[in-house]
Amino acid sequence: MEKKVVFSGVQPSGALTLGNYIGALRNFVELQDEYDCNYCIVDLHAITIPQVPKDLRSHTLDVLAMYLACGIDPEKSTIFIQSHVPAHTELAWVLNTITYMGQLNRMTQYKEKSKKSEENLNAGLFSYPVLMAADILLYQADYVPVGDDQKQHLELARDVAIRFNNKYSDTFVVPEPLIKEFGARIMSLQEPTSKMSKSDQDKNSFILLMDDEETIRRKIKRAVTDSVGKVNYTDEQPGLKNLINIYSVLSGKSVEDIVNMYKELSYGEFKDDLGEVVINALKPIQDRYKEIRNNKEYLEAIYAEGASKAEKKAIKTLRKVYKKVGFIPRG
Ligand code: AQP
Repeated sequence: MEKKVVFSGVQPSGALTLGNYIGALRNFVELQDEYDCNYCIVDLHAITIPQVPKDLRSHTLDVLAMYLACGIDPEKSTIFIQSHVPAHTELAWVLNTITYMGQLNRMTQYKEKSKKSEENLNAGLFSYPVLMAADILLYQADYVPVGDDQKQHLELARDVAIRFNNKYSDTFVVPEPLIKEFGARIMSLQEPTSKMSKSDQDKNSFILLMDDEETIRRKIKRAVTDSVGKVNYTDEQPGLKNLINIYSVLSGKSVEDIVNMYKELSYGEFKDDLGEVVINALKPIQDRYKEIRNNKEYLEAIYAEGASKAEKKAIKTLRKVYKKVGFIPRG
């Protein structure tokens, strides 16, 4: 039986955070044996926010090295850079013509990000979800593992797929999100009601996957909690709830066990232990990353091979689409 298809991506818009790891990368690794997985570094998406070209180049290789360090295996999964496969932008154009402005206007990420770039609001930021739909639909993905923040974009990808299929005849698989019930939204350490984000101006709000031990301990120590003073897992203590979630995902212990372990102890003691849990979880990833990141030839070989594999799959879908909308094949 053919394996079901998975597609997902990460933007090379900065160094990756613990939120990216828990909400996405960690799950990417788990899916590799069962599914035909396609993992992309979405550089075309990254430029919807201003990027320094030299940093974008280096962040793209950082994300690739981080994929590998986390355990994504190029023998099992297709790993590639989005701009290497032109079919993404080509399909996005076609899908733009069947996506409603009203629907894009309602996207929370657009509303939030456009507030931050009011002066130079670009059309790419507005149509970002259409490119994301193209990414997913090109590979006929059955499943898309993402963090909770991407749910709305995925809903749009589904709508667009259904609309195209209804208008022209069955073409796209309608994708399903794979969102873990637990850890799908890791919150900012400074503002536990907003998600942890790599582009947050406040560096204490996130833990980077490559933060050193001292930095990790310090950021956790400074994480905002509350004045209740008792380790508990409730919505009234969002800072603590977030820290317990991180503890639970990385240690494999249940929330209940963690609350029982710390209910008689201080926040300081809980945070000290959490620091060690995070450090221990990241240590093997950091070690592998350091081995891989400077091996340019190895990284080049991976992304070149990935682009060829991805292109073959993508072009098949694009050809079908072009035929259905009425474009004449070049021959
Ligand atoms: N805080 C989070 N908790 C759980 N999952 C998260 N993801 C991101 N933040 C969290 C998931 O990581 C994947 C890659 O995200 P992305 O880099 O493509 O874009 P994003 O969702 O916009 O992530 P950031 O860190 O907030 O990036 P910037 O600051 O550049 O916009 C996605 O699956 C996402 O759900």
